[in-house]
Amino acid sequence: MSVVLADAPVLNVDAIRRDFPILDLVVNGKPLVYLDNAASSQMPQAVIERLVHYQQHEHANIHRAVHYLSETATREFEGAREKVRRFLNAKEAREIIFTRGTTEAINLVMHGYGRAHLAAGDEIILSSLEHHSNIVPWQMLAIEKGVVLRVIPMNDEGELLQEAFRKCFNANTRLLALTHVSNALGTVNPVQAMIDHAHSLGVPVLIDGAQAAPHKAVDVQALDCDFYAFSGHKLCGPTGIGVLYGKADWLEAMQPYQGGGDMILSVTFEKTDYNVIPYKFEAGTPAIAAAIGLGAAIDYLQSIGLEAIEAYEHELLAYATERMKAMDGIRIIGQAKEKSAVLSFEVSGVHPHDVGTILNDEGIAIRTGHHCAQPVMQRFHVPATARASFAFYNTRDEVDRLMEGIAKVREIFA
Ligand code: C6P
Repeated sequence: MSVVLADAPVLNVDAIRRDFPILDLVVNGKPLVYLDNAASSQMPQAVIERLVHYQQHEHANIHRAVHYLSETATREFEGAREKVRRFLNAKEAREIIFTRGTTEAINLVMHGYGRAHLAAGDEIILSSLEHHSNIVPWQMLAIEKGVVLRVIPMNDEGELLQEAFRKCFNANTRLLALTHVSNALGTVNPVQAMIDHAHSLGVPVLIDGAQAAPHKAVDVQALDCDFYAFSGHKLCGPTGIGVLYGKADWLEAMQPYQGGGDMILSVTFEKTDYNVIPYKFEAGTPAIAAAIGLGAAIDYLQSIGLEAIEAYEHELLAYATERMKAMDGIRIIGQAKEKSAVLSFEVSGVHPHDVGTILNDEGIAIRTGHHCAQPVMQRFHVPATARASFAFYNTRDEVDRLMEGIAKVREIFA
């Protein structure tokens, strides 16, 4: 199937699907329909082969030895950092820190900036759309330091209230920590305007890009955000690798998160001099293979084009939303004007886990639960939702299979 959109390049989804061996799986006797991409997306053959090649021909520890393999692994690892830099359009490669994922990236900022620089009475603004990864670390800081958390409320569509946002600021505000795209509802926040507002008041901004970086082109220099975090495994890359982008001036001023090998220049029992950024924040042997795999995933996504991916997924979401709205007994939770490829819903009178189980019987993978965003569930007075999340390799036929599956759920519980 090919979809041509006005002003958007063609996406040859049939060819793309052949790049993903896992999409050929048969689950419970039915062809797999994988709609759990917000939790973790699948890996194309090119990335799988890059990982195998690394293990077969290039593996050694990095930054430590002068032998051939160590130099090769170091070159490829630092090459992956450069690919991430280009992917985010960061000014310098030293502004790219490899972490285990978005969660560790946010914890790094909490420790390096929050613990080191904030004091009792200082305030941090979060939004009511945040994933637990961008709530719990700041609560830990609040308990430890007496820092105050303010939360931007949202409307019934799942959009942040911009006037209330502006009222969250005062002379004590020290950070805005905000998700780019909500994992539970798909809302795309107007981050550019929100960053601009925070900066006009001298407040730095951390953006959680876990659900944005895989689906749209991100330019951290244009956004002018101070920090940007994302995970490799949601971006067709490996697990155990993620990225924290930080403006060099902030990173220089921050304390290291962990101590150990590679993050030092010199150590005596009296004193340690820390390494330069980004190494100051990369203690111990990193996930070398995973970082190189992330580089290959970025190459793959860029060969398709992030603009084309965004346009295609937008069209797919519109189709799925239209089909779901036409069904009886379904409530879509989160209907923001700007949405990414996430469809959270309730089937009237059926627990989301039962929806997920029956869909699994049909070979359809969705996520059910609170999506690690319990405050979002509380806002909509539900314990959990069913969530279908799309990627550029999903098709309209798969959306149709989802709707048939939901119709079956309704039949069984009628
Ligand atoms: N959301 C989901 O199913 P990690 O686990 O560190 O790779 O990413 C954490 C994270 C942070 N922010 C947002 C907006 C996220 O969506 C996630 C991960 C997955 O929605 C797993 S809970």
